[in-house]
Amino acid sequence: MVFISALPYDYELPFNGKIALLIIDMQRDFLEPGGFGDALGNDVSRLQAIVPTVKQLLEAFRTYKLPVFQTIEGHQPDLSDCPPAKLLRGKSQLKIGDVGPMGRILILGEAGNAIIPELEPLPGETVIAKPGKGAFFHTKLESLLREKEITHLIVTGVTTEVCVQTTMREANDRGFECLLVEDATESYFPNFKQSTLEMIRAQGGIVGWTAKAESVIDALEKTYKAVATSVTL
Ligand code: C5J
Repeated sequence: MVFISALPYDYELPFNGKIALLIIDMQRDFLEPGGFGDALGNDVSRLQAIVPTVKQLLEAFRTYKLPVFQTIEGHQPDLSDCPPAKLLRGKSQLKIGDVGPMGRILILGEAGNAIIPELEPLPGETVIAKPGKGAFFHTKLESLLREKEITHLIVTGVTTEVCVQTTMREANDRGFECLLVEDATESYFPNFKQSTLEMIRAQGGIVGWTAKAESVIDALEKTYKAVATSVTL
């Protein structure tokens, strides 16, 4: 049995490959100037710090041929999937659908809506476009996970207390064993990130576990390296 050293207690890694990496919204809209995050008045440079760590995890999952799911938050060009409450919230100068420096803000297919180049999905990797904060809301994520019999989710991405936390709570309610990687998630508000980590692992892991990327990668190596080697031989 391999365990990831985690809080509030060790997280058991399944041997049978029922684990997936979930990368939430690592898109230009949130990480680069001129996108949605910037339009809402945030310092987007804060989020850049986790890019190398998310990439390390992505590469580990690719090495061991484990499934990877990425999400992007975005809307149809006619905004038919964007409720007025979301459209008007924030009273920012540039709102969803307006033309910004990276194309129309938070609109699917626009330059700003793309996943950052460092984490560009490979052919065959799944990208889920989601209109809400949670990745299970109006998407096929749950059925795709069930199809692959995935039970364990290693969760990363931005922003910790918004789309990441919402998704993790949705996943937890659906019975998935979720672990949030502490140094592979970030917020525009450091205190919100810290509080979210604490909320998730409080009360015996009421929403799930948290751990450092290094612990996850070590455990993946112990669990899957032999399998990956025997498959390539
Ligand atoms: C936000 C997200 N913050 N991906 N989206 O609006 O967290």
